[in-house]
Amino acid sequence: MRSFKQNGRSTANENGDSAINLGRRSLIAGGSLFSAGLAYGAVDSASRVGDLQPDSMLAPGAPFTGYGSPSPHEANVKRTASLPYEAIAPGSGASRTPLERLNGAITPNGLHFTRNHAGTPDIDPAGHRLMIHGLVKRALRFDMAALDRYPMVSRVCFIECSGNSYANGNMFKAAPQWSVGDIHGLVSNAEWTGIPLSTLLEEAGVGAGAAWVLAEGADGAGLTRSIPLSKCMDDAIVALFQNGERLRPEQGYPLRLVLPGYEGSMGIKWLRRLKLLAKPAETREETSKYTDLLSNGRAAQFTFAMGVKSIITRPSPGLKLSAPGYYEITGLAWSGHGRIAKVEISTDSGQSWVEARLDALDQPMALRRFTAAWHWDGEPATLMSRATDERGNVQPWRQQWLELYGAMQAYHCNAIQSWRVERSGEVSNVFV
Ligand SMILES: Nc1nc2c(c(=O)[nH]1)N[C@H]1C(S)=C(S)[C@@H](COP(=O)(O)O)O[C@H]1N2
Ligand SMILES: [Mo]
Repeated sequence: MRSFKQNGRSTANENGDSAINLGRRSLIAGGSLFSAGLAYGAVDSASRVGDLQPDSMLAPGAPFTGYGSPSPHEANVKRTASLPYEAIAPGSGASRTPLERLNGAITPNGLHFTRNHAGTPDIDPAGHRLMIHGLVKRALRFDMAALDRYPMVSRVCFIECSGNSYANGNMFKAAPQWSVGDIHGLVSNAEWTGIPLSTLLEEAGVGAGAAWVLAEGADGAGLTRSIPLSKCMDDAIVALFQNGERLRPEQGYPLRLVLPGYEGSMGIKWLRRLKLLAKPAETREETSKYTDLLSNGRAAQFTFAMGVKSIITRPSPGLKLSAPGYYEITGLAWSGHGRIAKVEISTDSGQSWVEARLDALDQPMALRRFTAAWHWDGEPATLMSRATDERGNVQPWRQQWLELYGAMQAYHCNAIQSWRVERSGEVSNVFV
C-alpha cells in the first residue's frame, strides 16, 4: 500500500493509492510525499555494484583546506548586486540573497544580503571603539578586547531591509520578471552572538529622561538611527559573531546592532557610538528616508517591526517545471512580531488554501521554512503563500496592501506574492 504523510502521521486513502486519488485538491496538507517515485532511474538487478562505482572512488581526494569554500559546481550561487548610482558610488546599493538556490532557514554567511549606504569599510578591530554617552550616569568607551570578555547570548533572527519586496508593491505597472532573490532577497537569517545591549547600558547607567538611543556606524555613510530605549533594554544585541564566526565585513565587522524583527536600517553596522536621548534624533534615515507614504497623503514615521510575510522560493521565476507530476512547493515565512503560526498555500490564485508543513526551526522573528506537496496536472496554475503570525497578523492580499500606501512607496511591502505556472512549465511573476 502506498502512503503519504499528513501532518506528521503516515496515512493512506481508502483505495490505498495516494498517487492517483488525491481528491479534488492537488495540494496535500502538511504534505511530504514519500510515494512519488522521482528517482532518476531504476537499478537493473543484473548490474554489479562495481559497474556503478564513480571515478571518485579510484584515488585519494584533495588535501585539507584552511577555510572551506562551496563546491566549484555551485559557482553560480551568488548574490546579485544592484547599484543605483553605478560607477559614481559602486559601494552604495544592495546585493541580494539568491533565495531560489538555497534551502533550510539559515543563510550562509557569504550569501547574507548586504545593504550599504557607502560601501564596506575596512576596520581593524585593534583600533575599533564603542562609545556610550548622552543621558547616562557615566559615559563609557569599550575596545574589542573588553567587549570580548562580556557574557554573550546567541539567537537566530532575520534581518530584512524595509525596501525588500518593493517590486511586488506599486513601483511597477507590470510585474517584473526577476528571480525570487532579486525581488525578495533583501532578507537573510543568521544566528547572531553578542552582548545583550541592556548589559552595556546598565553598566553606563541609564540617566533620567532617557527614552531613545541614537546608534551610529563607523562607515562613510555614518549611518544613524534612533531606537526606542525599551527595545534596547529588551532583546537588542551588540553582535560580534554570525553563524559561529566573527561577523563578515559586509555585515558590520567587528560590531553591529541586531534588533530582532525591526527594519534592517536600524541594525547599525560597524557600530561605534550609542547616545542616549530624551527624543528621537530625527536623522535623515528616519525623516526623508525610511518613512512610509500612505494613500491619504500623510507619511508614517517609525514603522519598526517588519510585517508578517511569506514567499514561495520554489517553484519561482527562472525555474521551469519539466513535466506534470509531483513537486514540493517550498518557501520562507517570517514576522517581525513573533513566531509564524501557519502558512497556507494556494495553487488556484487564492480560491482555496491548504496548510503547509512548517520546519522544526521555530524561533520568533526568524525565517521559517515551509513545504507542501503538490501534484501539477500540467494546466496553468497560480501559486501563492499566505503567512499568519502568533499575534494573528495575516499577510495581506496585494490589493489590500496597495490601498494602504501612496505612490512609489518602496518600504514595508509584505503583500502576497503570486507566481504563475504556464502549460510550458515556465514560471513567471504576476500581479494579482
Ligand atoms: N553603518 C551602517 N549600518 C547599516 C547600513 C549602512 O549602510 N551603514 N545599512 C543598513 C540597512 S539599510 C540595512 S537593510 C541593514 C542590512 O544589513 P546587512 O547588510 O548585514 O544585511 O544594515 C543597516 N545598517
Ligand atoms: Mo535597509
